[in-house]
Amino acid sequence: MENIIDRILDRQLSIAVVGAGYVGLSMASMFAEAGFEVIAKDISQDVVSAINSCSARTMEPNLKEIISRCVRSGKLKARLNEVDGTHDTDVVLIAVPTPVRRNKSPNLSELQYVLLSLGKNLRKDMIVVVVSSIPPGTMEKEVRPILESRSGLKADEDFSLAYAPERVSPGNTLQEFVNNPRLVGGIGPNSTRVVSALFRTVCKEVIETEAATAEVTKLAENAFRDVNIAFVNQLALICEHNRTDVKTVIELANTHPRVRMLTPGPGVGGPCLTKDSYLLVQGSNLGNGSLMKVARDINDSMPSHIAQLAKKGLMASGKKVRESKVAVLGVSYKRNTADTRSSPSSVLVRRLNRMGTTVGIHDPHVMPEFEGFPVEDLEVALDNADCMIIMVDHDEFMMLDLRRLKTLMNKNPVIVDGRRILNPRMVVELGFLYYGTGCLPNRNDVD
Ligand code: SAJ
Repeated sequence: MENIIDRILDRQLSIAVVGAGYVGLSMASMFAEAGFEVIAKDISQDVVSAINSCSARTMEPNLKEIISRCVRSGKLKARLNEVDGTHDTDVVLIAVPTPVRRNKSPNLSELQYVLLSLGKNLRKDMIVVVVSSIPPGTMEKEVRPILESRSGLKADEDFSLAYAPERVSPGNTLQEFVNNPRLVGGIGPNSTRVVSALFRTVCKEVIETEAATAEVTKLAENAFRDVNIAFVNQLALICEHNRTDVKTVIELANTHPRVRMLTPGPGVGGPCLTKDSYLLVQGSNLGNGSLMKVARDINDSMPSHIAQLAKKGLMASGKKVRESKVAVLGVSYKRNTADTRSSPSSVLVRRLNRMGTTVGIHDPHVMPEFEGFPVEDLEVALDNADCMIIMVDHDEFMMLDLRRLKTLMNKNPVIVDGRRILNPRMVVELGFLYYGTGCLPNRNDVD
């Protein structure tokens, strides 16, 4: 054991990161930057080629520079991950996707494939760390038995095995990778010590716990955030009904010393909050129903609600919904990123198409692959539009010249402010019909 820790401190261990997506590639780069020999493995030839030519398909601040440096110095290489490939490094960090199926049950097939081939190749003193989100109990019920039965080795005695979930926010991954406390839950005390020593080489703080506790904690963090967002989204609907402004209500409520409400919006996207609640409640017998599943439904319903606000606005402005043109501003799942994974805008655009409107889509960070017409120029997107829907609070949308945009749009233009970045009173004064999440100043609407 001491020998392994010395080898970690001396950077004498080689590391494979299996799954070179947002999480895996950032992690691989940071370990390579810290002086380890790292191989990033992925099933996509495009991903592998991009890394080996000093590039990245994921856009994170500084990531490209670090990859470039590490590939040139020979510390970072990418290789295709064959399903039955060998594992010849000392450390294997697993960061493959663990999505949910259509029926919201966890799909762990990629993780299982990796474990099956890894188990066959496992050698004494290797270190195996799962990083992907997994349902509670997976380390003990699936990961450990597969590795032990395929290798004949014993976890925590012959090899180290731990769960060390990532907690970084896409768009700020590298900075948070270093600065956020890293949870390390070993399958036993030896594993916790070894894997903590490994992560201390790249993270400022490591918190040691047990694998089962780390599994639940990771999911609980995201479920907590999702439930809190669902709370304010539902509050927004209540405020619309009562013709009060949810933004003011939240500002006032947050003056209470023990209240800290989040921000309502047009839905919750991204790869994490949209699935982790399902992983968390998986298999639990919740007699009174699942608060977390209800929260998921509320957040999932928000893009359709935004489509309904647009319809209401178009009708109030005397337009035929089927003949109108709508410009959607923002398609990433959150502000100032190009990340469109599970974006609420994709659901909105589908709904608008179904309503028969013509949809132009504009995002300064990304050209979307959604149905509808992607438009590079904001003014072109708004040319002859009847309605503008703001879906993302990108910096570029914070200072829209509404006076100018109104001259481009059709008569009686409508604004649906999904993110509440505009001042409703000013928008109305400029001659728009305003509909915001949790704020409906137009009293003549037909419900
Ligand atoms: N959102 C709101 N209102 C808010 C905050 C967020 O509508 O007040 C929306 C965002 O616009 C976005 C979605 O929620 O559509 C998720 O965004 P986010 O910034 O809350 O989180 P992610 O998905 O980018 O990253 C989360 C983070 N988890 C927590 O903050 C608890 C991150 O730390 C995790 O590492 C990440 O999930 C993950 O990979 O699990």
